[in-house]
Amino acid sequence: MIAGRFITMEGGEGVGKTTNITYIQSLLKEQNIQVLLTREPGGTALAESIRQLLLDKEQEAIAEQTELLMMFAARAQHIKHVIQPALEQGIWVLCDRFTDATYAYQGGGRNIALSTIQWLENFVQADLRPDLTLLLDAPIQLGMQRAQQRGKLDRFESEKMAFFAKVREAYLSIAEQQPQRVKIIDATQSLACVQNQIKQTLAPFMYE
Ligand code: Z5A
Repeated sequence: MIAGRFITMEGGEGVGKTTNITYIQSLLKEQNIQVLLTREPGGTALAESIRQLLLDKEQEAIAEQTELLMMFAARAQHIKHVIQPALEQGIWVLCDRFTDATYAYQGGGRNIALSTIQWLENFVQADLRPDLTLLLDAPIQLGMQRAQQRGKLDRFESEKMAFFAKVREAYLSIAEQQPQRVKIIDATQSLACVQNQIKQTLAPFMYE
């Protein structure tokens, strides 16, 4: 049996992560690959409760340190109870956002030192890292437009444009530093074109 692979989907608001991760799931299933679709923050009952707290706009202001620790608290649960057991059984894990989002939002967006995030990453994940990350990239206005069409904005989506510009910059910088793992997908194109790019990017990885 092929060992489970760990694939993550990243990008700013509304670029199409959720839409396209479902597409990847169907591509893998066509190849009879057993696959688990999950998301962050979330993926277990406790981690989904943490997600609710993180996205809720109505509660007290969340300190940036609290936000960072909540992301990693949810991640620790998710890894221990969902991701690791699946990979050990040879199941491929598709995750809608993972630690690159922490580098982009808490690091790039909130200016938390990368060394602090790195320390938590090593503490919580040990040597677990994604095998492949697809970064859906589009100008922030386009993603926000798509996200707004869906209605009420959450706590993150209510941030100012300057915040999202820093998030995008941080994502692009990760892709530049780790081109083997992180593949940029042009998300400005039609859905059919985006999915074609994804299919081509995944092909060598699926038959490796
Ligand atoms: N966060 C963090 O700060 N630190 C962390 O470590 C982690 C997360 C893990 C929740 O994430 C928040 O948590 C997130 C970062 C923070 N901040 N925000 N906001 P989330 O993943 O749930 O939130 P999101 O980015 O807002 O996801 P989203 O709004 O669901 O967007 P999406 O999944 O990228 O897009 P979508 O739902 O697939 O598509 C949006 C719409 O566009 C939809 O109507 C589609 O049909 C349409 N669409 C998609 N692709 C196309 C194309 N190509 N053309 C035309 N229309 C399209």
